[in-house]
Amino acid sequence: MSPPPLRFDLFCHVVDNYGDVGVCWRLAADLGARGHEVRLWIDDATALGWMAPDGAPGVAVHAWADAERAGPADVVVEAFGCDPPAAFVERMAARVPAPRWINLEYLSAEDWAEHCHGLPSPQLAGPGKGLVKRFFYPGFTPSTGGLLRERDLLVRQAAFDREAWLAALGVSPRAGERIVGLFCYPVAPLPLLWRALAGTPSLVLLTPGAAQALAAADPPPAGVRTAALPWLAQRDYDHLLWSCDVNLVRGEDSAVRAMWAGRPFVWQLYAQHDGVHAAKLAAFVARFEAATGWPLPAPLRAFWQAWNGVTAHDEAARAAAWPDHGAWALACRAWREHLLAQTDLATQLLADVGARAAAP
Ligand code: TRH
Repeated sequence: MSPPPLRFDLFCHVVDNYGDVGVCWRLAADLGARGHEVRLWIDDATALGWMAPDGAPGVAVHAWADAERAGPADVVVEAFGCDPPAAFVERMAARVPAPRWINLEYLSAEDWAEHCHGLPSPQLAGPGKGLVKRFFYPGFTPSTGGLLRERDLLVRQAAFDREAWLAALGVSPRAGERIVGLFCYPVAPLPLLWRALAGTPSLVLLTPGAAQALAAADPPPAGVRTAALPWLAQRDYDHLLWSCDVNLVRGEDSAVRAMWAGRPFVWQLYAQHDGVHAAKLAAFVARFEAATGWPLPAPLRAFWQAWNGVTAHDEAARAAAWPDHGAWALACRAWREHLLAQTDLATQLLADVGARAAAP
């Protein structure tokens, strides 16, 4: 017999970009698809207009401020330490039984994510006094909370018709053209991409925002065409990733989706002022290489580093290039298989809160 459905309160504070809302929506929709009920409390739902125009079964979107008056559900998930309203937390502390309280953290391949995953944070003071919040770290190893992966992902991928989808989008690749998807930050060194593509007929699909602005200011070399895309719904963004031969992605959620696409990708990490993204990049590359048995060829390593602004020398950036497509594709396929062998994030979260509910 499967355990009864749970009710979740998921809190999302939009800091910048689309990763906060993107991760929260994906988790909410995944839990909803598994029969649970989710109230997504969000302080700026604007992006959901294009990201999730049709909503999702089991998910109701609410204004953050309305949580001031709401009664807490079985499980409270705050994304990225966003601190639910004090009045809500007070009611959490008063509820019997107390809700399970999870802080869903940012994704990192660094070792500390394994050590911090699952750690308790007892609330010794403040509105939540007496409650225990737990850290939940997504990640790339079995000792972390894993990655979001819906139960129907592989079935959807297997049934996907690339040509039909591209045609419906109004995109017509020419015979032999390499298709490249570009989702990047405004600091991306676009000339590097143009250089990597020069000499191979390519069609670059530009997502709205930075990619389109950069390409407008710096047009591609001969033989490379571009097409501007609209914002796609999150499920359709998957289709874009499945349609491209190479995906340039950024932040957190789009990067994970590129890994599930199983095609060659370059990840531009969210840059932090203290430069910690360089360590995050190195940790990720090390895990990728260990799991795939494919050391990144030096020019590709140089491309990843320069694309992330962590290249020490100009000469290194000048060496940046893409490798043989076949070997790169095999490695990314192997990385996907490696990740597929791990338990997905929602399954782990449900097991975690279920086990704690059963504990005396
Ligand atoms: O927008 P991002 O750069 O978000 C970032 C990161 O999450 C970063 O870690 C975080 O600190 C910062 O936000 C606050 O990139 P990310 O994570 O890929 O989020 C983009 C979301 O937008 C993702 O869910 C995919 C979705 N998307 C669509 O649904 N349609 C589209 O057309 C595009 C381009 C993206």
